[in-house]
Amino acid sequence: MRIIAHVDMDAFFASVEERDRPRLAGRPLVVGADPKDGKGRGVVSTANYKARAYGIHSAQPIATAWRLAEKARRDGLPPAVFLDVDMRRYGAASREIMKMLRAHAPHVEEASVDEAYLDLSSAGSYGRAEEEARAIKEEIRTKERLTASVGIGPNKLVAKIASDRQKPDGLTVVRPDDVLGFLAPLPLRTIPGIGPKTEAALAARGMRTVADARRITEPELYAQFGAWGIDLYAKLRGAYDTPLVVEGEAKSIGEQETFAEDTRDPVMLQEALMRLADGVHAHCAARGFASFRSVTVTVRFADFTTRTRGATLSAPTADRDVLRFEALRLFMPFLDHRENPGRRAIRLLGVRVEKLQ
Ligand code: TTP
Ligand code: MG
Repeated sequence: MRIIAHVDMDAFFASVEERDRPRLAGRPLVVGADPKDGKGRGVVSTANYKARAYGIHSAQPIATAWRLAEKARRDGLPPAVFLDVDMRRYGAASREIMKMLRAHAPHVEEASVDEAYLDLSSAGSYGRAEEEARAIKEEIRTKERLTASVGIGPNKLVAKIASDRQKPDGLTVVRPDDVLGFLAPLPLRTIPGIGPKTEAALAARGMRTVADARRITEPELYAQFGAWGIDLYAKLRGAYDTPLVVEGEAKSIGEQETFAEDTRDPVMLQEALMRLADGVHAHCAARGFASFRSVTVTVRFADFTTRTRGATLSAPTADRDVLRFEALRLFMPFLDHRENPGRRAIRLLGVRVEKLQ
């Protein structure tokens, strides 16, 4: 019997800040770009649950978060505190947590800085896996002074959906016999992989929940969505089973920056690119990676069209200058007619490394 747990830290960056700055305990916190009194152009990385009550959330423009915080303040609610991202401290906490998790399971997939899948099959039963999950949560609470939410199920898909059901500090166990019923009432967007497009296509047929979409046959889904339709059929039934990806494979680390104003200024752009490359390099070290082997640069133009260019290096490296050089080489064509014939201004730059070890 396969038993998989998904561990996901609660409001991770914000929780680390609350822990490390007792003065801020109990305040609404927003971690992300500089709000610049409402004129900032970056985004929210995360917000604690008190700030989420104001409508603030990850990936929201920081200016929107600022506006919501101002509104709450005018309504007499506690003012929100805006904090810069401090990846080094979050990376250190992440490494400690991953180390703890590896002591609880033979196979652990580090899915991102704050989440991991554990193979708990050796526990032998869902009851014992649940006890193990309680022990993990308790260890994270006492040693790191942070809370995590855990989901347990027969595969990664179900475990991931389960971990999100009772946040924060939740524990949700979905036994094999309960999978169909557990998923049935959930909105379609809860299923990883169902984005706005698939959601809209299904909504056009009057389908909002997982149970609704189960009325479509597999051949029909294939006809409409191709190979994704086959995966979707399995996912709607919680029968989508993929192996844990252990150690480095298929992982990436990236950073991006939205400019205060769209720009064509090559000096400014190159400086931003170097900042991003250095940030990614530091982030890699913070996550404990010894090397990377591929580099990707993302460019979003003023009209929001987005392009990427990537390269795989001849050998793995940890050299910051190699990363800077590759990022610059990949970016140069965006400064002239090769990748930017209309001389569009640039809104956002991103740098990402993959094939980590
Ligand atoms: P999440 O686990 O998605 O979010 P969270 O831990 O803040 O909150 P939740 O309790 O809902 O799990 O992401 C983990 C961290 O990754 C988050 O603390 C900050 C960072 N992050 C971003 O920087 N940008 C994003 O858009 C998202 C979603 C996360
Ligand atoms: Mg989280």
